[in-house]
Amino acid sequence: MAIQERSTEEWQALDRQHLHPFTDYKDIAETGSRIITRADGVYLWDSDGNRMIDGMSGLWNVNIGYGRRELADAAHRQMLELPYYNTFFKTTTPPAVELSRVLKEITPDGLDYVFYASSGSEANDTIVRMVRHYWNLEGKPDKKTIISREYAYHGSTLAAASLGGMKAMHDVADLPLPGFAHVMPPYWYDFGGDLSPDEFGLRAARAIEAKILELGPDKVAAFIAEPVQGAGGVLIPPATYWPEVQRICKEYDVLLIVDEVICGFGRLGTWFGCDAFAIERPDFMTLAKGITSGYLPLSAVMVGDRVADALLAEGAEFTHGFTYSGHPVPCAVALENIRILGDEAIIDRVATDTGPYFAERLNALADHPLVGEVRVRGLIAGIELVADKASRRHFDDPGKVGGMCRDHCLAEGVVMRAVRDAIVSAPALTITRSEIDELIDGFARCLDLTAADIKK
Ligand code: PXG
Repeated sequence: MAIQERSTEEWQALDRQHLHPFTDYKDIAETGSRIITRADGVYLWDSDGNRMIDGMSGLWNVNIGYGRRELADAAHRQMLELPYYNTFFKTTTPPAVELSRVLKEITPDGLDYVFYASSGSEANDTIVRMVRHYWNLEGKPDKKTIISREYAYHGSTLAAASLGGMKAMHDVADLPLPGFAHVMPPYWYDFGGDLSPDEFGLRAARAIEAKILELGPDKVAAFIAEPVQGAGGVLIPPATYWPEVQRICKEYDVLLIVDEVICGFGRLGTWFGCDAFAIERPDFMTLAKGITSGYLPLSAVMVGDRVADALLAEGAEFTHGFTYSGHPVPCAVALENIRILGDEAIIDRVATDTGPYFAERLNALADHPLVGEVRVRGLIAGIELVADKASRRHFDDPGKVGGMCRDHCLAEGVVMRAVRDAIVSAPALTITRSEIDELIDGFARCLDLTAADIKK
């Protein structure tokens, strides 16, 4: 059955019963939803026929762009061959087997095992359970607290939102749960004061050490972080941060969890954020989003040898899993997506061509009166809008100016996200130079419109 064509008004009226994620229900009841009907490459079309350039590749996930027939064909073939079977109780399917082999090959050394789920949140929940189980197996049942960072986003389930460091998310559900702690993120612009970025990188890493010592090293199970914090506002750590974090985790025997949900599959111009920041032998890696370029839901937990060895030696069931763990259709799509990323040298192009060009175009906006800082690496960027550039002072009503700028962008057909007063962008890795021009030219016009609004 084809989905019925309707007018925008009809769709909006029918959509009223849908409680959308991260949405103000009073607001959407007044404005109605935006309805996206089709997409191709880096472009989206809405139900009124307007074309938009997608500066966010969906939700940081459509890495190879929209409209790739090969992924549709891979899903179609797999659905006809075997639309579903599970991986519980010592069973598997060929796509799940193949994908495990490929993931082991492309991820950093020492991550040889994989557990599948369908979302980043489920993957991070799985890690929380595995970490707790691991320390129980090691005979250290008190070593349970996981340290994360303020502004972190690791998902929306109870455990993933507890890992996260977003106050608004904690407030709606009495979180975090016990056993989660948070430290300062490596956000030089806000927290760096008079320190140089490199000095501040060490300071931010040592906040983790201070928290470990405060809680007691025998109580701290793991530290979780994204290589570059995405939904937190594209916070790119100074070069000194990750080496010091790794030193600290080793010194206090704290497991290292690297959440690669946004950074993974080429975003930074390397296959993984670990490759970009020389993060060696993490104990866990969270993968989702770009693993299928968003064409179907899939996530994976890469498990390091240390934890895997303990699980393998145990001789009892790990009582955890999802109906769709290792679903054959998304696994087949992931294999095709990873093949395309490699065969078309898409990630190399981000590293050597489109990434540097994106940075050049954005850095040219640093002189704009509203722009306090441009943060960019590969094809991910955060542009901090501020009240006063010299003193790095934010606007009084956080989020308002960012929201105004984002709304101008949407009206101009440029899809961007606002995080507090930073505008963030993460286009498809297949974006061309001329599409980058279109994106940044549109964004620059919206910066001017926002500056004019503020002066009114
Ligand atoms: N980890 C990270 C680093 C993420 O960015 C998740 C885990 C959770 O993944 P799932 O698949 O459960 O959503 C994410 C998701 C936004 C936005 O607007 C960001 C995410 C999801 C939805 C919206 O920035 N990140």
